[in-house]
Amino acid sequence: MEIIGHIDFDAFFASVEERDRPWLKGLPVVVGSDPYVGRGAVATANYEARKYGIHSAMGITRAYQISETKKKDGEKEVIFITPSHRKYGSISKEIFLYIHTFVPKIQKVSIDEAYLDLSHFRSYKQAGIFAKKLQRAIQQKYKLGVSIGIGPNRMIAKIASEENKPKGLCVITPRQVQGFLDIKPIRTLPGVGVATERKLAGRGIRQVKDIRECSWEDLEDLLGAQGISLYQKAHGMGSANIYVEPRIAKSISEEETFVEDTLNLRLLTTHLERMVNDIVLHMSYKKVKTVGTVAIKIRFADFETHTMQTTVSSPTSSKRVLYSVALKLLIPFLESSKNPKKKKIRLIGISVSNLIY
Ligand code: DCP
Ligand code: CA
Ligand code: CA
Repeated sequence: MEIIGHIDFDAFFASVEERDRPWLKGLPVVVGSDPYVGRGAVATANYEARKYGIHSAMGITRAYQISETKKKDGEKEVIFITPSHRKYGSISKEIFLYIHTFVPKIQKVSIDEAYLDLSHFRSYKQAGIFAKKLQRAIQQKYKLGVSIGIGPNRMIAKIASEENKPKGLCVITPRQVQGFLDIKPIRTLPGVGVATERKLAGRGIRQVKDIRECSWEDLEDLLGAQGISLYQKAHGMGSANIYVEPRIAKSISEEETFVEDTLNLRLLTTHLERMVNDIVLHMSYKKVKTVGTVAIKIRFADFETHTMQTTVSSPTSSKRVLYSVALKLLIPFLESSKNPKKKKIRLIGISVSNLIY
């Protein structure tokens, strides 16, 4: 029996900012473009700001107007925050690696969501108990809320993870699938956009149940191939495949592009150190005991790119050793030996290979 989970972080960018700036607690928060520049959109809004009607992809100027109106009415004004994508990326990576230590088959599908194969729990009840524990553990360790949906395939799991947000858990057994879907608006089904919705509304088809009551021939007439696929979705059918990246990695790597090209040694070493930390963390999650080869990649401002690698005298997992080996490879690129024109550096990368598990 297949049991599939879908995990999605609650108000992800905003929750990270709230966590890292406790003074934001209880205030409406929007992460997105700078409202004083006036262009761009809302990346996300926390739940307080959503109560004002602000949501992802809304123009930032519109969000700002709403905030101003609320302020005039004596309500809390919205705090606007510029996104730190690198931070969200590394938090995301770390949490999914953590989940991976409990769930061997996991497929990350976006910065804040992944499908989990929970079949090894053998029952929906056990899978649900695990999900609750996982939510608590993530809350404790990372101070972030996540919602989890569980069902017999990916589509049901994903719809279920939306069901009780935030910090929601919703378990839909195969027997519950039809009842769960039937009363949902058709736009809940993946692939149903505004155009399809409008077309079907013209025929009085509003809920999933209404699709199920059509024959697939009618749906095909109406929507072509999409009609058939919609018919299947309305019956709760979907794939339970979880695509897993090869478990045994051959190498682990990190790279970073600087906000501004640089030759500043302190800045470069700070980045290098952070990347080495990430690599060692990755190694421990993947149960890599030692590495034998360290490589670095340097890209200059003009995009000229070099890689250099070295084999360590004895395989290591030491942060200190990895850092000093990487630094030794980097230094010539700051000096005339490998950088006679003193070109600034745009990107550095580090990769370890010859992994021993
Ligand atoms: N995001 C973005 N622009 C969008 C939509 C999303 O930059 N138009 C970013 C910000 C979100 C993150 O992706 O925090 C995850 O998107 P979700 O759609 O999962 O939304 P949230 O996690 O913010 O909220 P929810 O609690 O509804 O999942
Ligand atoms: Ca989310
Ligand atoms: Ca998401």
